[in-house]
Amino acid sequence: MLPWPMEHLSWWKESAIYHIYPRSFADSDGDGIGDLKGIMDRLSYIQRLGAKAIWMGPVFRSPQVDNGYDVSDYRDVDPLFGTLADLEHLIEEAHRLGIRVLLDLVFNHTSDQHPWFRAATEGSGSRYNDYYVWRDPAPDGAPPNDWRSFFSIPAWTFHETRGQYYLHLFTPEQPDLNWENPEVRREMADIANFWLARGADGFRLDVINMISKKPGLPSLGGASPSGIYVDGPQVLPYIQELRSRMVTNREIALVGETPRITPSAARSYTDPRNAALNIVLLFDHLEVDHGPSGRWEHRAWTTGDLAGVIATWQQHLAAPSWPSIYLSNHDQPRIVSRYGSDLDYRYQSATALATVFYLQRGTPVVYQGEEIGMCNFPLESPDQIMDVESKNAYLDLVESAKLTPQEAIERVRHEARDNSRTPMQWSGRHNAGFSDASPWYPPNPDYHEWNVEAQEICHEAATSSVLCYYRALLALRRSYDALLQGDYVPLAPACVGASPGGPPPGDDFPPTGGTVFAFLRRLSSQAGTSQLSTVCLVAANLSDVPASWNQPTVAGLGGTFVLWNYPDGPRVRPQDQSPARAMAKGNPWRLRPWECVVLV
Ligand code: TEU
Repeated sequence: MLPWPMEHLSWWKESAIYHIYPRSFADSDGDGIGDLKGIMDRLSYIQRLGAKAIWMGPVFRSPQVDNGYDVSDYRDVDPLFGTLADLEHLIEEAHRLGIRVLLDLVFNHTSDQHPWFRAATEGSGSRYNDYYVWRDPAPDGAPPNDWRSFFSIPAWTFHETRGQYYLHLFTPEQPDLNWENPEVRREMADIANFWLARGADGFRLDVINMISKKPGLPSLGGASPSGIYVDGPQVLPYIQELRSRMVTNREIALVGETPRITPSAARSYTDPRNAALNIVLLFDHLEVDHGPSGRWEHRAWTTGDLAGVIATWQQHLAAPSWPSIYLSNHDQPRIVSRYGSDLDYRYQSATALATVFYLQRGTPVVYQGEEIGMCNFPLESPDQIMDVESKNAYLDLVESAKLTPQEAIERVRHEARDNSRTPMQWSGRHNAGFSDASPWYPPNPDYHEWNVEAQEICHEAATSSVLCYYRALLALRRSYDALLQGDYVPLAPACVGASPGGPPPGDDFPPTGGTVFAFLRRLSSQAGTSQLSTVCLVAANLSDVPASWNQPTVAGLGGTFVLWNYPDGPRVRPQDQSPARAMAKGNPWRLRPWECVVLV
């Protein structure tokens, strides 16, 4: 264990980021849609949670085909959410509370209603002709290549007026910008500076690793898009140029959303020496349950699958790179339904997953509602699918894969993005306290029981509710340099199995096949002539079944339990609670269903 340089930690490393989906967070003006004033009224809630930064989904003018990820004016706020003055006021108020604000810039594409695209399609000669990716049809009139959109449709749409196809990696209403055009790159830098001048502390950059396409736009022929339109040849230089043009006297953070990113690209984009991104949002840990055809085909997964992906990425993005850590967002289902146990062990599994994720090395990004254990929406009918990606997936399964509507809804309902876009559940009162009007999407029927107000009981203990536990977890993370800066040593799934002599017969903690996810965080710092080493052990049983775990490493080190999620405290050893005894080698730890502990 090498002595680690105790660096001054940048704010975007030290602080958790709270991810807000504005449309569903809090409605202040009674139109059933969340807005900026609603967010401002709730900033103190975010402050109490312990997040010192927020990332807000896009609130710019948009036709809302993809809920704001189709921008028609980057320099104005959509009236759905309020005014430009409201956003400036929100930023000021957040700063007053010591909260930094990251805006969500959708730079890979605009809306087809953006003036640039409208000008580019109203005939030749417009200076905006080359702002997008236009190509002539193939000789037989087909699209220029075989690229598919991420939304289960072709990636090209023919525009009659121009007699050409234009590229859109998402919906036809989201034409891709042509970043090869220096004018486009200049425009995007100007937009970033418009918001930096209004106090933004940085940006989440939507699908930023897709802005460069390989010259010639070669067909994939079934191969991966890596190097073609994901992590294309100019992504790094374009990001570097964008950052070099940003004018600010503050330490800002650029968080790149980078689907399908490779480890080498992730290291390259976040290497401080490249002055490109500070953080990348990874995806592999949220794809262990994807089948061969991807998101819309479920695959059984194991704790080993999950722990393996995490250990791999922790290794790939070890210092000097820096990872992000997140459990869900507006594109993913609710984590307690996806990886947890939302019926029988909802509190336990929500807190166990949060512990083994947010105590890894990297910046936690907490998505609104996960901190109170919000779960998936009970989707039964395709009529309840409002999200364009999920709707397209359903139609594709019925029309192309020839599934019955019931089979298709069964495939889509667990992963649909609508699951994480239901209104934030503030109380058990009308519409979950989200709005006085009927919300744009119905609240999850469980809001009567699962809501902020019912969980604001933290004076009792961290184990009183998911919310109380999250507050304690984020506070714990900030209180140990080993958790902020330490390395990551995977232990999980441990060589689980019968300890020497095995548990006593009839023991209800049989050795299980690796449902325990555990790791160490270690940091050595020089204190005068002596070296001070801190070791944190994080362990959780990610299953509904009790587990016995031969913790193989820190025997005899003793230590103090500093966090646990069962109200009666850690019971890793039946006969006593002295950690020293609990650490004795060969004494298997017993972890109850979804039980997690942190030992320092
Ligand atoms: O998402 C990028 C992306 O690839 C998503 O489609 C996501 O990975 C997918 O839903 C997983 O199957 C960003 C935004 O977060 C998303 O909301 C937008 O729809 C998308 O870009 C287009 O802007």
